[in-house]
Amino acid sequence: MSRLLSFFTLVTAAIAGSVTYDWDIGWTTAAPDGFSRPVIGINGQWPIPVLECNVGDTVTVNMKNSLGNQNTGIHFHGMTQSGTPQMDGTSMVAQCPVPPGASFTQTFQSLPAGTHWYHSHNKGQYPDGLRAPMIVHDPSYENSLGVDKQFVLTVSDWYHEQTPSIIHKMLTTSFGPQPGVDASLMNDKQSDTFEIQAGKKYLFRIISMSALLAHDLEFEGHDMQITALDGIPCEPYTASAITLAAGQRYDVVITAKSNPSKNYAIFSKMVGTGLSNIGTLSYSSKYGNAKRPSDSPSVSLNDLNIKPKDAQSIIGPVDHRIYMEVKYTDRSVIGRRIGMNETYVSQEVPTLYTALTTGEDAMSPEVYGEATNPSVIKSNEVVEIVLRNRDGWAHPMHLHGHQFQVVARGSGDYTGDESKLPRVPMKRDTVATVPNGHLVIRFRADSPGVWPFHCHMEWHVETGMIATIIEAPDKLQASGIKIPEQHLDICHQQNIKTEGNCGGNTEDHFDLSKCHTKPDPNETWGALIDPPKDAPIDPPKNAPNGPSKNAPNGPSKNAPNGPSNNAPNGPSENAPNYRYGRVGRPRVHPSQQRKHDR
Ligand SMILES: *[C@@H]1O[C@H](CO)[C@@H](O)[C@H](O)[C@H]1NC(C)=O
Ligand SMILES: *[C@@H]1O[C@H](CO)[C@@H](O)[C@H](O)[C@H]1NC(C)=O
Ligand SMILES: [Cu+2]
Repeated sequence: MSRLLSFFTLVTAAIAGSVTYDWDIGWTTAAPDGFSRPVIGINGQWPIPVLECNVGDTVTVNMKNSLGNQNTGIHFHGMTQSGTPQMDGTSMVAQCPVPPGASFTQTFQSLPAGTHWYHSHNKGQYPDGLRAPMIVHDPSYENSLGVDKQFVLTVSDWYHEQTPSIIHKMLTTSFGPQPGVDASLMNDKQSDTFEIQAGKKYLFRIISMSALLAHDLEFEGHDMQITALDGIPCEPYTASAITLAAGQRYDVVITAKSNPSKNYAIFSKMVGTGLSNIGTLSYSSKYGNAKRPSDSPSVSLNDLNIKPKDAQSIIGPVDHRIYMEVKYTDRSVIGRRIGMNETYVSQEVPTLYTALTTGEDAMSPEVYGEATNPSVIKSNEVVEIVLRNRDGWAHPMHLHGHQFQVVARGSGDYTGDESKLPRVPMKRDTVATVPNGHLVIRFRADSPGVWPFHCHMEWHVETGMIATIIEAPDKLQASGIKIPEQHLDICHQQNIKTEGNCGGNTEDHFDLSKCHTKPDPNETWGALIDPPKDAPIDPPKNAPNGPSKNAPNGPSKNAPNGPSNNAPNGPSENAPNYRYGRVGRPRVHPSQQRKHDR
């Protein structure tokens, strides 16, 4: 049975309440595509629970790390964490990694409403299963849609090999910037059935929890009316198919046919691979499971054309412009091929703690370490990020702490011609770039904190595709926010400093000698606490703690072969092209070419 949101019927008034979740994070086993492997579960279960609450609720998540062999940490993707940047869950940015055996509590307000998700934000960990929907209900939005019921529909790529071992290969060999994928999932299964009734309307909250690959998705024979992007309500926009890049969400309303004579397919096709899932839009069990439609989803949608419901005008003039580049960085560091400006390297002190403990010097980007790609922005500035993608992939870029306006996207360099910018720009929190092109976003610095801006392809996060926006550290210090003792304790347990500049220097904030400028060649095993000294890693002693025995050695056989034959002709110029390998392949060294082009 599909994930029907039961909470919906309980929602009556927008009285802020509170919800508490107690999560024991530990290993379990699952076989969502028939292949049994260790996965990270919660309270012994996988898939892990949908986090559901009302808008404005106080959410408390008490977690215990029972993984034994890995540290962890949870980010609530979509929550702006205004006033609570210390609860953002990003390892070595907002907190220390949570070590095995430790407990950790995050408390924050569930704002804004919408279709969101939560996932590990620690060392590339979420593809091992630590990711799930987070639905923040807003009765006024939901009532306005006139829907009968609402469903959650997730899509994801899936790997048989465990994350630490994939990351190790990426960072130490000529493996390439992404692993081969083994399966595509729909609601963490191969297929799912959604029971509907003739003539009624349904809200589907669609979420990509992918680590890399995008999905094209359609409801056979039914148009979708898009009503929100990444949780942000929009003017209803009709589409026959959508593309979801890693981290993106679409709310769509489906109107059931009045006289159905069969069940219809929900066709989700993982872009660039031959892998797909067929779900069933079920009018009656007598019609059985839907069959695969003869045509593939053909996506002509350009999300830039979708207007936010609040009709917010473009903000400006720009007070602070930040330039960044997606490029192949520091080729002397093997494996760190794709990055943002300089390949990101975490520091001796979580960056938020540096912002809180370096006094006036916190306004200088130097104190955070150049390898964090820091930008310090001042309170209330209108900030514009101009991102130049010098790579042939459509990278989905996510900014923490804000819902931003996307003011320009296209091929080549940004001209800066503001007369061409839309009067009311599209808004979301995760937006795909175009290959070899530019992406320009704007937001107002109204939320002091330390906010990563990164590619949401988890493998690219681990190769360093992260920048750090340090927003109004002066206001942050003045706000008197307190880092909970428990958060500081887990740092001290692991000998991680909680004060001073990037090198932990509390006397001379401009002495950068202890800051990290190059990736640590010994840190290549993701979240594993006690990484093996030599590859290949040993089979787990008491499974399922370690990587699975029968993990594939290299990229799997059914890894993407490049664009599929029946891929659509390609979106319009300023829409992202997710068909990787189609426009400008990642530049790899000739010696790796064959491996990469398989
Ligand atoms: C990134 O690199 C560009 C081009 O070299 C430079 O102009 C920009 O200031 C850099 N941005 C950051 C945040 O380091
Ligand atoms: C990496 O590990 C080796 C062996 O344990 C050690 O000698 C070396 O100093 C480490 N390198 C770094 C950068 O920590
Ligand atoms: Cu990327």
